[in-house]
Amino acid sequence: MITSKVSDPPDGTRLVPGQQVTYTLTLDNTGVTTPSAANSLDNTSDLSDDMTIDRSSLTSSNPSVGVGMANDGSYVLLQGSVPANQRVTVTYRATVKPDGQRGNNSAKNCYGDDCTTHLISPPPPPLALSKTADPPDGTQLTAGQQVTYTMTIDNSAGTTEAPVPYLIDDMSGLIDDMTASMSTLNISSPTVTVAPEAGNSRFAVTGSVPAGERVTVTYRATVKPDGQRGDNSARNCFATTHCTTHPIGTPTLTFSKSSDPPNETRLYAGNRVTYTLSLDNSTGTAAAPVTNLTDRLASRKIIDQAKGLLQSSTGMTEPEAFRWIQKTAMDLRKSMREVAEGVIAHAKNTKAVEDDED
Ligand SMILES: [Ca+2]
Ligand SMILES: [Ca+2]
Repeated sequence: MITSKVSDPPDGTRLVPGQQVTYTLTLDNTGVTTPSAANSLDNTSDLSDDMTIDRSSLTSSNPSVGVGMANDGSYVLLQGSVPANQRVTVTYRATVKPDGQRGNNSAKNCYGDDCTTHLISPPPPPLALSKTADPPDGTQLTAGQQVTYTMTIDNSAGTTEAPVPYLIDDMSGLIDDMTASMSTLNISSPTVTVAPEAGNSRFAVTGSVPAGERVTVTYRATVKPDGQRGDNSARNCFATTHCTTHPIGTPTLTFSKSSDPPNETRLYAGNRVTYTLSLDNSTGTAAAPVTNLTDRLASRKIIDQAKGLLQSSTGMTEPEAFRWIQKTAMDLRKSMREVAEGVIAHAKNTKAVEDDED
């Protein structure tokens, strides 16, 4: 009699928790004229630590061969005989036990010398991916501004070293608007490598992350000057779904002052004048910083004072006085405020001399 054993999935296949395997023992008594004893053991002691054998699935194709199983699942017992010129099969199913309930993660099953071994893979370590930007995703940028991108490949929850599965950082929506500087590239671990691809429009991240560790890849990019950008949307995607998008705009802040009643209206004692300062960024496509407003207001006040002095001392009109300050500033390569301060200082000195003469 010839005996053999097969499994489905076959010997050597890696199993995962919950997976089922069907074992088939074949007892071949063909080409003979006498029955043959089938009394034998299928050793499942190194199987039952990792898998649960389904007792109800244990069957024999011929009642001449009876089957049973040890209470602890350590063997399957065959008893009886195989009739002349017949083949009898014995089958049963087993299911991989859940994580934390298995033995050596090697399900070995031997019928005589005929063994099958299925290794059970531990669950793949959860490699967590993320991408951040500084300033954060969605922040509006302006020409010349820098963004630092950080990609994190996190295996801090893993118990084994995890391979990095060829991750792409796609800069194709970024490089039309920003210049990415690969000289600023920094990788926190030598186990991870980064290689530019597709004309530097993306790069591939490969390697592995040790158990319990977290690897970061960072680089900086700078917004291109106004007029040299693409769609003014700097989009950057890591591993397809981890994206940041920074809109890019141009502030066009204009500063103006008006009064009610308007400039040059003759005022009388008791008249009330309302001044309105306007900061106009209505044509701008980015927020305009107003950090030097106090300075600008102070400058404005000084220039107004100088204009008044020029008007009274020279008989210039207000626009003439303004243009004189503007032109003098350009000629002397000074700011209008500096020229205005000069006018005021000169007027004070003149007055002081006059006062002394009195
Ligand atoms: Ca085992
Ligand atoms: Ca873009």
